[in-house]
Amino acid sequence: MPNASARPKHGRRTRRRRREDPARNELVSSSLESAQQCLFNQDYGTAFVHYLLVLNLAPMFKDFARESFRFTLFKWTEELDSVGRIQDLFDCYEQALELFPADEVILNSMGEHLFRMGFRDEAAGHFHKALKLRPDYPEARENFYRVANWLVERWHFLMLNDHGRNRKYQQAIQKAVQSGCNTVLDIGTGTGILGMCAKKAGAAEVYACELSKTMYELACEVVTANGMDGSIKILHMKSLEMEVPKDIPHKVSLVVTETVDAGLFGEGIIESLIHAWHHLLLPPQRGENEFLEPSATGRVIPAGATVFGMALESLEIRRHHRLCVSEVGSLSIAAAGELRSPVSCSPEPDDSMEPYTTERLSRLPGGYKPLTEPFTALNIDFNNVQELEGLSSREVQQIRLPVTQEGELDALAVWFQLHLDEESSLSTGPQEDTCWEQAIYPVHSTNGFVLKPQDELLVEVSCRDAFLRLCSVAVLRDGHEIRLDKRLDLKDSGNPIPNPDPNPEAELCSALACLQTDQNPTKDFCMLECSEMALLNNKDYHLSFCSALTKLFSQLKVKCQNKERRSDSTDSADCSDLLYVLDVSEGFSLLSLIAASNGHVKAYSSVEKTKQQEVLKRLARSNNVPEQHLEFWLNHMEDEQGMLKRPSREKLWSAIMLDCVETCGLIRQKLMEKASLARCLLEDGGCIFPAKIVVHGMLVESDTLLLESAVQGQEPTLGFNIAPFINQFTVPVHVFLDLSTLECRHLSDSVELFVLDLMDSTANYTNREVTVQATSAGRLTAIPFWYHIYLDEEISVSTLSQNSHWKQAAVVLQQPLEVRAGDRVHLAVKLHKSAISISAHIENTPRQMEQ
Ligand code: 44T
Repeated sequence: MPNASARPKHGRRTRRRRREDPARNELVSSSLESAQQCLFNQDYGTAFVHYLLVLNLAPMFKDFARESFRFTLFKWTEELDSVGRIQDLFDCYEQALELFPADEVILNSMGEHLFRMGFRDEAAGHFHKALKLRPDYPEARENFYRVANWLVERWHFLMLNDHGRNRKYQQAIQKAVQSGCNTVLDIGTGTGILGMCAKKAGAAEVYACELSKTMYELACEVVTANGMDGSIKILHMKSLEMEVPKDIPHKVSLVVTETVDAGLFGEGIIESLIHAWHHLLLPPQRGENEFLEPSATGRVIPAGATVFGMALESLEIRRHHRLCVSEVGSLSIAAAGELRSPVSCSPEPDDSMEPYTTERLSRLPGGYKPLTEPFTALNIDFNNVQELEGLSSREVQQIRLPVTQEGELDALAVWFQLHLDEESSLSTGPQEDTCWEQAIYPVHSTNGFVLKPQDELLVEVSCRDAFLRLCSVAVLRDGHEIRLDKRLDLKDSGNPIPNPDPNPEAELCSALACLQTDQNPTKDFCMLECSEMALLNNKDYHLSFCSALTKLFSQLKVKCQNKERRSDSTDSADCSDLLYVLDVSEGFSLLSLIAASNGHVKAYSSVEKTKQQEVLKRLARSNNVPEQHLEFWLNHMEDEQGMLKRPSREKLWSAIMLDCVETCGLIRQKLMEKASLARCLLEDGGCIFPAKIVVHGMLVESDTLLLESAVQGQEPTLGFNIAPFINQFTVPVHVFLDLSTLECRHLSDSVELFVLDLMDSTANYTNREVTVQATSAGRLTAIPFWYHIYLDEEISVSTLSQNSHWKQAAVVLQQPLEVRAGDRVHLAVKLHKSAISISAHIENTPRQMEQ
């Protein structure tokens, strides 16, 4: 072994030489001076280059210059970001990380840029690294929690906790392997569970592929931890890119997969299986191959599926997909034109449309009413490649469904049975006790159309762009066909169209109806998110804003008149001046228009999309709001920073409306920063809405929340060791909950957890200890929370209300606490930036459960 001390010490020698080099020293010190000068002059680009030079030439300045270097980097990359120089931005970060590879602040900030650009896997990697370097770094923690939801979707926990599903798959795989299918490919392996089942059943060769990088890495960890790293080959790729012999040495005899979503085909199973049959699987055991050994033929688990559908009435679905009100606040919205959610199977598909959404029908707030019996919409054999290939060219199938109950047609719901093999199947039906949701095809075009028990509903089933599409096209009533698609919309059911033998009078009606709808062409609808639709349908929300604004305006008027009357006033108060109102709601909002309709008000809206601006303009016109009283702020302003600036030099805002809670149930990021900025821009007596937010919560026992947040040990996963790996992606706060239908036991009354005063930042605190008395015994697993949003002292809206567009969130305790009735539970509630965290402990128990 060479003598280490004899080796030339390059580092030290160079450094000594550097110190001795006067020209270099001169360059370093003048560059450092220039860097500081440029920083002072806000010339961040030049400052950054000087810093790079200094720190590369003289690394001993790293500690000294770290803070200013970071500051320069962040300022310069902000500038690069704003002008779209993305490559340069990332080059700067890479140079910065070469100098400071273990700087958690730089890593976290680079992660934020990556996340914004849509590189979620890479972003997660950076947040994870930053967190490892400094586990108590709240920014990185918050960011990691944010991406964890994207990277490892919450349904992975549900599926892995579903022992019944895991067991059935295992049995089917075991049977197939034991019958001779000894080479296996698991398509979309996730954590690797089905591949491990195949290996455990004795398969000679097991391959698995996974397209998500995070899931692929997880699968590798899991397989190693279960002692199978040498025996399962995992590939980070989409199955469609796999080739024999490049990726796997030869074709396999069994493909196992659960790449199915609530609508069956949404994860691309049809395309994957067509490709697998052509390139990855041995020929099927039929025709001339009938007598071949199972090891010489190919098959798929699941073997096939049956899709079921049912028509239903549900107010909850209705209010998220179509307009149900004609007045909002003080406005008539009849002139809005057609507004609809982006979920539609419309014959003229738009890229931004999805054919279905998903719901767990058993947890639908307000329940649902079935209007037909379940019907079979489709049967598909995954072992028949011709059938798979023929699916998209299959003729549209028309199904006539007898209506069984009277009700408004709001949606078609879809679920399926997955036939694993001839004996065993899994169902995703609404009655089953499974983790599955159902696919929902909302009906847009039948405003108020009531189906009656003697009717028959005509449903079309098709398969276009590899999606299963269901569309209710018509109702057969008393031998007449009433078309439900918009182009032939009759508005009410009073004018039936005869079928099969045409009647000229009704044909005329139909033609007329077409003409009417042509005036308001269907193509010209405006698309709103489901939550925006629900907001629009929320009368209480708008009425509250309407009253709070009216109250404020009259107070300001009185104030102004008093000022005018006081001759000694130095202010020149002119009460005929317009009041200025700014609405900075995210997405579509009518609040600016509601403010402007109050008369003497000029309102600024932050609605960005042209179509949505047109709707607002149309509504302004129809509600007699002068055109110049409604302006679109973002048409003038590019950056978000500028958004809260006042409209003109001489006039301050009378009211600024902030959107403070996200639909998912969390406080919006940077809310408090926006509020303090907004406060500075208010005229004397002006308000920001809301003035205050009160966070409420309660103690609950909910197994469902536990199952959705972490894999509960090894038992549900068939004894495989998966939990510790996937549970790294557990997040402490659950979002998008519906507390009204969540299966849970209340262990306390609701309590006030926290108050956020948006009008007075000095009144705010960041930590609060709240004591809650348990009203019954149980396992405290979660603390759901929601908000009372106070527009002023008296007027408030609750995010828990029945017609709210908001969902709720909950802190889930990873270590549940056993509580007895009467126990005093101490909750330490913290607010960091806009993230709430809660830890709980029971009085007199020394244990503390940190979240
Ligand atoms: N959601 C279920 C869908 N993949 C399950 O990357 C049920 C949703 C669900 N990999 C609530 C409840 C439930 N090649 O990791 C994923 C995905 C991967 C592929 C390689 C391919 N061709 C594909 C296609 C997909 O497969 C994994 C599973 S997809 C299963 C989707 C609990 N909400």
